[in-house]
Amino acid sequence: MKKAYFITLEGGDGCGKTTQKQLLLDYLKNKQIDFICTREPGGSEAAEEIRKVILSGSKDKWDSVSETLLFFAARRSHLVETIWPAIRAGKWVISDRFADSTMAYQGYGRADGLLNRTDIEFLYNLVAKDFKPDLTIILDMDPQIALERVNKRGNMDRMEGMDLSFHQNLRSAFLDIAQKEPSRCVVINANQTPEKVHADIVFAIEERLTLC
Ligand code: Z5A
Repeated sequence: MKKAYFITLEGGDGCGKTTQKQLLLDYLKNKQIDFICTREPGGSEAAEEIRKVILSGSKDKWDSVSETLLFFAARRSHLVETIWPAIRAGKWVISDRFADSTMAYQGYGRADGLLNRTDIEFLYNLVAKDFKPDLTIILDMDPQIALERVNKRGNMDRMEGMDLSFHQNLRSAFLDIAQKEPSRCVVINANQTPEKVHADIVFAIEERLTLC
């Protein structure tokens, strides 16, 4: 059986993941690749329920420990119910966010001193063992411009309500993650037209993965 890949799209708020996910799905359909498309938090029935709890309410609703545990509870369900069965069935899995978001948002971004990156790595090992994405696309851009996009669109959620320095820390966090794992992560300039960003993503996929 052909290898089924797990690809994740990561980056700060408003960097264009949802837009790029759609373009990527059209590309995979054209290539006649069997895939599922999913997201975090969410991606299974139980995880979608947790998503509602996490993303609604005031920005101080959870401290970083509670928030991280909720993300990992959702992730475990997402892996068991959705991601692993799809991979076993030979389908590629495209996920809008995955564990790098926890490392960036809760590990680097939430500076309340209650948990550190080692705690997050420990939780990752507990829920996912040695399973990792085959390719992680990190969409990188100035957070100020990305947040202007989100503002224009409306419907800011709890995380998007954090201040600019939080979003600047996030950007550095994703770049740091990419630097630590260059064989898994590729950083793409998201401050270009959607078509150009898509072309860069396709280039990364064709360069790093075997399509047939
Ligand atoms: N979170 C966390 O803290 N820890 C975790 O472990 C996980 C997640 C898994 C999920 O919310 C939140 O949970 C997220 C991280 C946190 N924080 N927030 N907020 P979400 O999934 O609802 O939100 P998001 O992931 O940040 O997505 P988003 O805000 O919808 O943005 P996006 O998907 O990256 O961008 P988009 O919707 O494709 O584009 C935004 C706007 O820009 C839209 O109007 C587009 O038409 C426009 N756009 C897109 N691309 C372009 C280009 N190239 N040029 C110009 N305009 C563009």
